[in-house]
Amino acid sequence: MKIASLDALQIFDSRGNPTVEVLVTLEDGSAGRGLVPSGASTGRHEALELRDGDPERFRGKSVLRAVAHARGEIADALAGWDVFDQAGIDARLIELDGTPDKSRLGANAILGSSMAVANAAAAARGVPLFESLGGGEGTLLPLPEIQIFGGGKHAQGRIDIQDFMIVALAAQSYEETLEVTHNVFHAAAEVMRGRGKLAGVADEGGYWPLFDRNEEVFDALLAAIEHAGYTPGREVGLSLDIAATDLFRDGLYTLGLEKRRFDSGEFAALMIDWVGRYPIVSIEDPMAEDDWDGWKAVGAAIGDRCQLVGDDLFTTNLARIERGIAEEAANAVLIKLNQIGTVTETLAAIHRTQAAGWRPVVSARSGETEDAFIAHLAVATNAGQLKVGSFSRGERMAKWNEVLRIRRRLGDRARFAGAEILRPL
Ligand code: 2PG
Ligand code: MG
Repeated sequence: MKIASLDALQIFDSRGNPTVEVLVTLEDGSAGRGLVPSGASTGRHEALELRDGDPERFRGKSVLRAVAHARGEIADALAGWDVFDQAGIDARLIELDGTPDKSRLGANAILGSSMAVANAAAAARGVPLFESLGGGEGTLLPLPEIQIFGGGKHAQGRIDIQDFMIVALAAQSYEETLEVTHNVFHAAAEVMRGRGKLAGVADEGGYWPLFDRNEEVFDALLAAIEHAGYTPGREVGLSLDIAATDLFRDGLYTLGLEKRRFDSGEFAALMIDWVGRYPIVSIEDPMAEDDWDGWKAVGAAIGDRCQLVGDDLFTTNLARIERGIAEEAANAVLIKLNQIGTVTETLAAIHRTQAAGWRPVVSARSGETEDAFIAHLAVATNAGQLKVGSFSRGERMAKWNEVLRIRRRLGDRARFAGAEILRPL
């Protein structure tokens, strides 16, 4: 089925910032959209999100050049192309851009087009995206990592650590993970209210962190889990995204809240200490994006009992994932479409991660849209884990809800591995 036309426009993400939407229409009239998310704690090795930088327009954040690139060069290049040839189309987009970080046309223009092609292909096949993307092989529902408190760049640095999340370890089904999360999320509000610390939510819907020390958050989180009637560590585990790249400057890690500085070895020791003291089942970015030695130190100490997820470390980039596998620097990879910029490269990153016996964790960005592409991506690839921020705000719930619809569609074919998915292969 051939692509008839491609259109694009500037829309807005969950922070109210401009982003790109692409619409691909096929010769039979079916169509698909691609809505591009946007990060705040971005890694240095990510593909480039093209913004206009004109202070007169949207504080420099408009994406009108990226939109123009999609409507112009990309539309011309893809007209008449077979929509089922996702790999060929994505290779053409990379070639057309011609830069290693997609900075000429903009990774936002390219990704929006790539996602729209995937959605249009699903529409032409008359099946949901996960079936079209996974060729019918995707049946594993993800174990969610859901944020309760949001910090770091998502809360103006109010606390240093970015994501304090929970994992429903004892849940027997995807639906049950959401029930556990609902209970803990609302229990956390009661705990915060009781302590006079309830003050709205951060960028990804987790509670705004009115804490004086990072470790105080662990205490509140464990209190919330118990208040909801669960046993920490047995029924509900903790998962952290330290986003340590944002804490690293001039060779040192800084916890500003406590005015403490650490060299790489000391910060690695702190991470190892936390895993010993709290029921932490997963840590993302415990060390900065280029501190490979720090990563290896953490991996050697706790890699056998804790999931270690590289986000800024890998930026969904195959070359960096290869290095990580060769150096045994982590044991899981965070997967974000817009870090690399095409659907095909994202699929390749997931497949390489799985082939190494590592775990892919499909993830949203802190600036999201109402689009639920990543819910389909997680199931299509049997990735096994999904991270979308908290259990509030429409752009987050759109993804959790979409997995419920996928589950309904799969019926008896749906599989759920529970906490088993966290075990090293
Ligand atoms: C991350 C994401 C989502 P951002 O660091 O994993 O929590 O944040 O999109 O700002 O990079
Ligand atoms: Mg992260």
